[in-house]
Amino acid sequence: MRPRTRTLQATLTLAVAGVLAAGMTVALAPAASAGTTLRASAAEKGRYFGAAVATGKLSTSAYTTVLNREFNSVTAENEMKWDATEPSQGRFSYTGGDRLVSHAQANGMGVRGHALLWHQQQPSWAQGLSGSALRSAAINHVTQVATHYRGKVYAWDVVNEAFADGGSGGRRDSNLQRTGNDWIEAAFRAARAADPGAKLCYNDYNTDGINAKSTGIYNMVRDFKSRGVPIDCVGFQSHLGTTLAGDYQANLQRFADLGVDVQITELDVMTGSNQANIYGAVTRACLAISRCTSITVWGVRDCDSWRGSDNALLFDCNGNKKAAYTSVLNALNAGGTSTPPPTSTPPPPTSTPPPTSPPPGTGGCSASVSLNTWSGGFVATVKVTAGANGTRGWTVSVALPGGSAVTNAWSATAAGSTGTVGFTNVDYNGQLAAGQVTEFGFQGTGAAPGATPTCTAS
Ligand code: G2I
Repeated sequence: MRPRTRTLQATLTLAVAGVLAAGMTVALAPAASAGTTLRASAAEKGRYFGAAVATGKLSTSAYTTVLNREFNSVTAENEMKWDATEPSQGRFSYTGGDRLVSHAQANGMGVRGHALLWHQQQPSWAQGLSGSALRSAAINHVTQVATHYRGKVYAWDVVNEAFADGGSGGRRDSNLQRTGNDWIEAAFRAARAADPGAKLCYNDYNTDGINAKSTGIYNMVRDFKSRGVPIDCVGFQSHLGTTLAGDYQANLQRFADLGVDVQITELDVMTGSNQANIYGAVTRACLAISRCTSITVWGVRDCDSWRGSDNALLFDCNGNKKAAYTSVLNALNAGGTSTPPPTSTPPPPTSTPPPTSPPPGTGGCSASVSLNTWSGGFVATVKVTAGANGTRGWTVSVALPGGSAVTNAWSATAAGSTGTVGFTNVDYNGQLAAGQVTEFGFQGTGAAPGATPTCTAS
């Protein structure tokens, strides 16, 4: 089955350093079979080598034999998507995803979460929503699903495929995009609040070289990093044709240079005389970039692939290794950076050493708010600036108009939801040095607050 066709663009690379959330069981240490399986060879290089899995196939031994032997990471091909996890509004279903997590934990594999928000595979009830109702539902979905899988996934595709194809470099039109251009950052903030340990990724296709689409995404990531929006990684799907862009690696590198990890998330390559070469080149490109932390292929055997007769994967339908497999394994064994993966997730971006001499509070703090509003709702981003003595903690009070209510907050805890609402720092952003700035946000229904908020330091 081939759900849709795409303009496949040549590309290369992949692999991600295993950034492991605390408590996760993942076999990244070299195993006895080091050098003879994808998972052992990738682990020696501090990377995950993963596959997309259809959980229905986990009871097929010919499938799981290959999966368990060769891969140390799994992605749910469909089971963690919105239509699967929230089939009716507010009723969550985690059966398929939980089954995959159990399988991964039992077999020393990490889990990549895919995907919290996407314009496809939305449940029909969400397709029928718009405006603030859709925005609230989407943020709630992110919060609920990321909370359910907290500590069980090492990375999330928070937002999938939000940029347009073609030369515009802009966003794709969708019901989510029509809730306001800030929907992506609102989703990342909600995901961070729900699972501070997971790497939060933006994921897309046709980004396999330096082109208008990848540059649009690059500009978004750069903007997010400059404003403290919590993004940690970019996924390059890498559904490839018969050639690979010459600047595949250079494109990955420019993202890594922004301070995010890069991951090859859905690799598959058109069959033909160049298939093995392209697989090898993608693998080498990833290994050449220390922030390229994982490579995931989109299925195990050719017959498991959404690309059907393209025979785009590493194993034939009987589970035999193809030339492409050997090319990848050789590339993994040949080299690249061997930096050991971090053993724990770095602290959130706003976390900094505490001020050396607090005398807390006396220097105060100030707050300013920027708003994105629409009919019936708003998102507020609040900037908190520490005064002369720094802060050990802070509370920002915001006066809401009558009839307005806070529905969700990130990077702060809200006391109440109507009238004057106090937002207090969370663990990692209360301690600010003199002049240091942090941001939090909240979403609400009704009219947006008008007055400048007040800030109190402790
Ligand atoms: O389209 C290839 C991939 C592109 N990037 C995002 C990925 O999430 C996407 O994966 C594919 C799955 O491999 C397919 O298995 O996403 C498709 C949906 O857009 C998946 O296809 C769907 C069929 O369209 C449904 O009819 C079917 O019910 O799979 C569903 C479950 O089998």
